[in-house]
Amino acid sequence: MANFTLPQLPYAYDALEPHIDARTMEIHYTKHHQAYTDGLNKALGSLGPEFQNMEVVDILKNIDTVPESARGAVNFHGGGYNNHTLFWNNMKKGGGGEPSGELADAIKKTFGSFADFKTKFQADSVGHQGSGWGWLAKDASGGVKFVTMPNQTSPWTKWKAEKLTPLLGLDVWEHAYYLKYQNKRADYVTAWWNVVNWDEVAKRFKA
Ligand code: MN3
Repeated sequence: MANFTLPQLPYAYDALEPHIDARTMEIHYTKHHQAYTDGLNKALGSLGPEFQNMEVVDILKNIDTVPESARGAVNFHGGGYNNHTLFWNNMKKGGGGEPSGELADAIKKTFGSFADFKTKFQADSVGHQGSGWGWLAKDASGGVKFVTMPNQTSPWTKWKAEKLTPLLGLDVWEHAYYLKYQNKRADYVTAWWNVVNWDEVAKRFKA
């Protein structure tokens, strides 16, 4: 029986104030992330033993091998489980600024400049229709690209086609910002840049 548990939040609920408020963080982590965790265990519970002890990233990379009866649920809850783990670690108190080193070079190569990257990431994340995520991802060339993904579908599910590796994710579901920002998704994204943990993103790019 798959036994995924809610990964530890790397900071206190109020650590990212005023950009991400403590109440949103608490509900997002203890209710939403918990629900994806429970949903993943439940979905995997209906499958054979070969799926019970796999790492979630391996399951997502091989989503096409999950039996059709459970694929939609595993895609949704497994994506939600992994996306949120990455998201918490993508942020830190006193974050923001710009990356340096190889990651900065890769961003410049794809987008022209860090400012141009930020403009595209923000515009396309804000413009994403409905629930989903904006991602900076590493691709097969070893460079970076921007993608949006619907609902909780993980960039890892594009592994076989494009070798996509998620680096920096932004949750644009309303549950991520509505208590503080209501309908103003753009204000949430503008504030979010102040808590981005670029050291963590650079580490993932190098891995
Ligand atoms: Mn969320």
